[in-house]
Amino acid sequence: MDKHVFSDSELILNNDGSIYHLNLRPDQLAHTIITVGDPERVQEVSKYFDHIEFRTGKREFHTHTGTYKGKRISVISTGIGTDNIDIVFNELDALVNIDFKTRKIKSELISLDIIRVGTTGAVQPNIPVDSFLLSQRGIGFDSLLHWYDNDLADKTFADALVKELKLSDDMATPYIVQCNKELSKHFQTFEMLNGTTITNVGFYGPQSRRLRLAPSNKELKNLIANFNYEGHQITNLEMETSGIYAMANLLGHRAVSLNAVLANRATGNFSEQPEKTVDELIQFTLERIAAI
Ligand code: R1P
Repeated sequence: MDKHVFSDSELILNNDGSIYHLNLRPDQLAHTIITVGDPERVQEVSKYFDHIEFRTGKREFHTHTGTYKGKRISVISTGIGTDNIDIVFNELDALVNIDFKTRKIKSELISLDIIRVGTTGAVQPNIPVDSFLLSQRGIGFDSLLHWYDNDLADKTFADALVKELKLSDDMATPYIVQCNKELSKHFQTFEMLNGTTITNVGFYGPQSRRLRLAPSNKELKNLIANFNYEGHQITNLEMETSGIYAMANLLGHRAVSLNAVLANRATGNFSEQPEKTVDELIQFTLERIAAI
């Protein structure tokens, strides 16, 4: 057993015994967790619960814990980006795998099921807006994985991305991470597309959008749409999936990222009913979780 005792500045607890950013104590967290980006989306999920036993919030991290068809679920908002994913995943893991009294790692590790219900923009013209897409793999243009000791890198895939997408040396090397195959099977239905998702650190330039500022790589959107590595096409862009898969794989949790496709970057379309589409994905996800 690991004898290391975490100091007050490594494992930061609030006065009520809750963990620093999430404001949660271990007993307030279910072992099945839905993550959403938007804090307002937390109540859009928990409104379907049979019963909400606990609510908390701090900064962009809001949590409701309750049951859906008898299954205990926590829904947590992460805000936008993989920087927040680092915080959320470390603190979720600490809540189940570190003893807050002794400040040591527990001997029996618990694996969480974590399901992202998020939104995305497709890059292939044949992916309709308002469809659902499961990220089989995430391509991280953010650098989160590189800050952890890991052997998850697929160098050949990464080299192909750097070359084909003409990424400059100034950018972090992309990393490739997978969903949990067992967990993902529970969400594979006729209405769910499968794809390869790029996660990046911004919504505009980093996703090849242009308002007043020109992206450094003006061809990036087309290069992404035309990329093909061993039959893997890139399907969509968003801002959390690669971080979720990286952290879940490193920590031993099962994760899957489900996306409501609100935009199609190839056709220029945006959903005319974004709230309805997200609501349908929420209800789909809850039904599938109840069946696990
Ligand atoms: C950008 O508008 C945000 O929407 C997508 C992106 O990943 C980013 O977080 O996901 P969410 O709707 O879950 O926030």
